[in-house]
Amino acid sequence: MIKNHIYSERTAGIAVKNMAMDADTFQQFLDTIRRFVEERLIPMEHKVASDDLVPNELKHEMAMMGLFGLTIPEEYGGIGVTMEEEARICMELGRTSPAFRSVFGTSIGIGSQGILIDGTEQQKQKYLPKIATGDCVASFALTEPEAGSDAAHLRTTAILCDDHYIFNGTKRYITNAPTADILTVMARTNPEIDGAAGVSSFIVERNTPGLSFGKPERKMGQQGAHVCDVIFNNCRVPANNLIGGVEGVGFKTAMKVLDRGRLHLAAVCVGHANRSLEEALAYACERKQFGQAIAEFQLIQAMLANTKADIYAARCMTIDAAKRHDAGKNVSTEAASAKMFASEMCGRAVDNAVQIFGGSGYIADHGIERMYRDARLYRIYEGTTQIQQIIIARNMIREWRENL
Ligand code: COS
Repeated sequence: MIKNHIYSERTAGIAVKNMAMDADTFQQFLDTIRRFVEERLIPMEHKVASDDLVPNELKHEMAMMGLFGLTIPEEYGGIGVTMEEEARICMELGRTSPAFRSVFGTSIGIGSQGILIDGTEQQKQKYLPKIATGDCVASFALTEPEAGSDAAHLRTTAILCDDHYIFNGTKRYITNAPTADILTVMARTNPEIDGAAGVSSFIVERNTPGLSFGKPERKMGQQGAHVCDVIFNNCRVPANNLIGGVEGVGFKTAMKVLDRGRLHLAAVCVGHANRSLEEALAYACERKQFGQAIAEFQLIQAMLANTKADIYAARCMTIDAAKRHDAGKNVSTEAASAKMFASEMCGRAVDNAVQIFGGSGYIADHGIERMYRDARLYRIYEGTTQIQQIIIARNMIREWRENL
C-alpha cells in the first residue's frame, strides 16, 4: 500500500533512478516504518527469538510495505531509495530485532547489489523485479571455511565447460541461505591466478543441479535469522549467469557491494544502540535505589550521556558517508569508518544498557541481554573491525603516496 502510494508520488515526475523522494513522502514512509516497528515487530521480538522463526504473516506485511524493493530502482519494480534514505530507514528498523531486517535486508543489500552494480541488462531484467516483490530472496556467498577476512584467496572454483561453469567448493556462514532463491557467488574462474584477479561473480539459482545446503548453524544471537553452508559439488551454472558477462572482476564487484552493505549495517547499529538507550533511560528513570531514581546518580548519567553522544557521532558519520555515496564518490574509507565506529559504538551502548539494568539486564525476560548478544555480530560480519581498520589505513597510505 505504501509502495503504491510512493510509486504514484514518484512516477508523477520524471523517473530518475534512485532519486530522492520529496521530503513529505519520505517522512510519511519513515513514520509508517516506525509504526510498523513499534506496533508489529517489537511485540513479536521475544516469540521470534524463542521460536527462531519470523512468522510468514510478518514477511507478507513487509512485502506489502515495499521493503523488499527498497533499493531496487523503480524501472525494475522497486522503490529505488537513495543511500541516505536507506540509512535513515535502517536506523528505524535497527530499533528492533535484527532477524526482522534480515528477512529482506540481505536480499535488497549484498544479495542483489552485485546484479544491480555490475550485472548485464538481461540479468537485471530477469532477477531484480522478482527480488523487489519478495518473490525471490537473494543471498551473498563470499566467505569460505578457509577464506573469511582474506576473501581474495577463496578456493571455490568455477571452471568453464561449454556453456556452463562447473562449481566445486563450500561457502560458509551464508546469511539467509536456508531460504535463498538465488545467491551471488564469488568463485575462482582462473585457478592459475591465486588472488583477486582470478575471481568472478555469478548468480546461482537454488534449484541448480549439484547445489546443496548445510544445516542452519546454532548461533550466539540474532535468532530468527539463519545461516548455513552452501555446497557446490560439480554444480552446473549456466555461463549466462556470470555477472556482467566478464571474468576476473568478481572480487571488485564484491568489494563494491560491501561498501554499500557496510553503510547499511552502520545505520542498523545506530538504530540498535538507540533502542538500547531508550530502554536504559526508561529503566533508569523508574528504578529506585537509595531512595531515588537511579537516573539521578551521576555515574548512571555518565553512561547515558556517553551513549547519547556516541549515537549522535555514528549517526552523523553514517549520513555523511551515505550522502557522499549518493553523490557518486568513492566511499571505501568512509563506509569502513562508519561500519567500524557504529558497530563498536553499538557494542558499548548495549553493554552500558545491561549495566544500567543491573541484575535484570542479565535476565532473559527483560530482552536487554538478547540485544547484547544480537549486537555482537555487527563487529564481525561484512568485515571485522580489524578489516575496516586495514581498509582505512591502506587507503590513507595510498592517497598519501599518490599525492607525493
Ligand atoms: N571497490 C572497488 N574495487 C576495490 C575495492 C572497492 N571498495 N576494494 C578493493 N578493490 C580492488 C582493488 O583496487 C584491487 O584492484 P587492482 O588489483 O586492479 O588494483 C582489487 O580489488 C584487490 O584489492 P586488494 O589488493 O586491496 O585486496 P586484498 O586481498 O589485499 O584485501 C580486503 C582486501 C582485506 C580489504 C578484503 O579482502 C576484504 O574486504 N575482506 C573482508 C571480507 C568481508 O567483508 N567478508 C565478510 C563477508 S560478507 S558477510
